[in-house]
Amino acid sequence: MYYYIKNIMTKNINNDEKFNNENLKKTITKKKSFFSFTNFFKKTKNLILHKIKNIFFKKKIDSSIYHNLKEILLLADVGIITTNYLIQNFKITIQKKNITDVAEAYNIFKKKLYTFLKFETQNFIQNVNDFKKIHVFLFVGVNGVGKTSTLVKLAYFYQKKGKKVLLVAGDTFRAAAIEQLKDWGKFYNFPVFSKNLGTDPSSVIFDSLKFALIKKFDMVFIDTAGRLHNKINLMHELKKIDRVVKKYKKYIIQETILVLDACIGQNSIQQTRFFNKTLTLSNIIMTKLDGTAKGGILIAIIYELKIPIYYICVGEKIHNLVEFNSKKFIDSLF
Ligand SMILES: Nc1nc2c(ncn2[C@@H]2O[C@H](COP(=O)(O)OP(=O)(O)O)[C@@H](O)[C@H]2O)c(=O)[nH]1
Ligand SMILES: [Mg+2]
Repeated sequence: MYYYIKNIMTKNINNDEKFNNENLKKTITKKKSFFSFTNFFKKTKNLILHKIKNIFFKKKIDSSIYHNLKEILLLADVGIITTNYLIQNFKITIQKKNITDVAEAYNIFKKKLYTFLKFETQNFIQNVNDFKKIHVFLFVGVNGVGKTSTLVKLAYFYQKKGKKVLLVAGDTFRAAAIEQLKDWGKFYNFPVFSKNLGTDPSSVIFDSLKFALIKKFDMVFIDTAGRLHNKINLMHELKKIDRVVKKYKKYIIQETILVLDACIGQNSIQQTRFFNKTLTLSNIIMTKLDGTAKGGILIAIIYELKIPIYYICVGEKIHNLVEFNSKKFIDSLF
């Protein structure tokens, strides 16, 4: 059994290496195409796979397996609530079915994760195909998480699909924020709706939506200023922005997207709760998964908060935006 699992694991690693090389070749030759969902969780995977290997290298299942699994999940930032529930559930199944075979246990564990994460993306793309209404994406989140760059990536993605997109400079606090969006607009050929620095963001957004309706845009991507979730006045401003967007509800489909930085790990749960209290979040985009081994936080967010992960960002390049899929996510980790 030891050699059987070892073989499987080695085979996986070799395949992954081969895959990465092939993927790299594709990236170099087809620079402008989007990545498919692949092995983007290298750091998280390295952490999890290596340790899981040791756990399931045992000949027989004993109680240490639960303890060790728990340790790994916590290290990968799955969080105590989700981890405890997951381990408990796994343990009950193993004991009920009297499983002694480690390979079987491994599969059961993986299947448990699939089931846990079944709650996934609402069918977003279906919405996007509703041509009668304008799709409005309101991007919110704290400073520096990647709101503006992600918004540009997503707008680029849909522009390539033939949609007529408009960017809105709703971050009127910083001159650099308006300029940043205008620069992106010039670079990728997006129209950018903006007003002067210091203008009330709600008024910019109200006028931009009127403009989008008149000019028959398909999609509007609204950038907002970064704000700490515990700053009450800033959260009130966000509420006002949301009310303004909702004035157009007859003509638009609104998606309120919270952008989270994967590097902050468990803090993102708290952050999400605060934002979700102020607004009703439709989706989450998690950025910077290329730079962290805390990818397990995605499991906690989906399980604890039941808010779907829409896309993940895995780098600074325009095509480093990948549609999230929980099954592929689990498969890429184990
Ligand atoms: N490595 C990495 N950097 C990212 C990712 N997403 C955004 N960034 C970088 O994070 C920084 C802040 O991004 P920005 O969009 O300006 O954040 P905002 O303040 O929320 O609008 C920029 O340097 C981005 O290039 C990502 O997925 N991976
Ligand atoms: Mg910004």
